[in-house]
Amino acid sequence: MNYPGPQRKVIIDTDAGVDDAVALFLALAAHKDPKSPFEIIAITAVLGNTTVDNVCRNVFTVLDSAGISNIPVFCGADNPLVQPFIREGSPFFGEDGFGGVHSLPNLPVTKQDRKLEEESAPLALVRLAREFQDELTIVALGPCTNLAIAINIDPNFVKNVKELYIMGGNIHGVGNIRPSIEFNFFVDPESAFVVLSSSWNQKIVMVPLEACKLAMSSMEWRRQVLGSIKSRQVELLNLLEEKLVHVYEKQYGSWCSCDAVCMAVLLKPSITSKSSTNYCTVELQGALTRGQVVVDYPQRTGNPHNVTIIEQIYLPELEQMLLSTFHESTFIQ
Ligand SMILES: [Ca+2]
Repeated sequence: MNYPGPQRKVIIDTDAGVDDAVALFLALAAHKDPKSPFEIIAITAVLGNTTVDNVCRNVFTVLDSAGISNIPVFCGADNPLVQPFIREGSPFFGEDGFGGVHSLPNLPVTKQDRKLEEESAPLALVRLAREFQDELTIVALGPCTNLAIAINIDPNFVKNVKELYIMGGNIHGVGNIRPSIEFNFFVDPESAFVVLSSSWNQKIVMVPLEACKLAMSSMEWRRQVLGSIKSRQVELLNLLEEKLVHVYEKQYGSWCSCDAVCMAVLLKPSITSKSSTNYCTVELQGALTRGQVVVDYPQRTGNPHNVTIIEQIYLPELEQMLLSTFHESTFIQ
């Protein structure tokens, strides 16, 4: 695949998550391609879809599946910044975030002897942002907790980072975990607030829930086209989503990986068909809206625009990226 743009050092902050796994595979394909300008220099784990320990294990499973061993993994926050996150009911991606696959005897991955880095994720973010000053891209696929901690412990962190891509929040009050709240911002509203309130000088690109809902593939495409590719990565993905495809079918009638939409926007900017800039912040008090993004559509705050909002992408291009990523030749082992 052709990846446009300048050389980029990338950190992926993730709460993996089946959704994140799809995005990680997209990014790992770019990392592995010698012609690509993308180099993943770290993966940092944060709570969200499951506990941070499960997230670390899930990241290792994806790396094992891709046969990639040169990316360090850092464990981060297991609690939100201020208020505890109380899980209710059954998590969307299962208790372990990976549909319970770790209990399967024949997981299609070649397990490597991997160890977590000793440094914690927020400290690693601070250090790497200093080390790769003005070169570093961060992609946040989970709650913003690690980022908010990094911002709070280093006044220069935001300045050092070149750009931040966030999957999270919403722009029209459409929610998934609550009527008007998106999951990542719901888990840790204060962290999202800290991130959006910092002086990024328009370096934030946000992929809200609404953009993902406009990028849903048919269940037929998921099952018959993506799902029928003969590769170990699709074999794994099908196992991860074995119980989930019925949930997608019932709830949405279609399939999407929100995190993959965000990753695709970074890897291939031309995939964006509609975007805008605006001032965005996060509601922290509302009984029904804590964690909802507030967009200053009428320009009443006088605050400068702080976010580039991705409103829509070209779905056929995303599907093509997914097909070429999950093709049998991408991660030959
Ligand atoms: Ca995620």
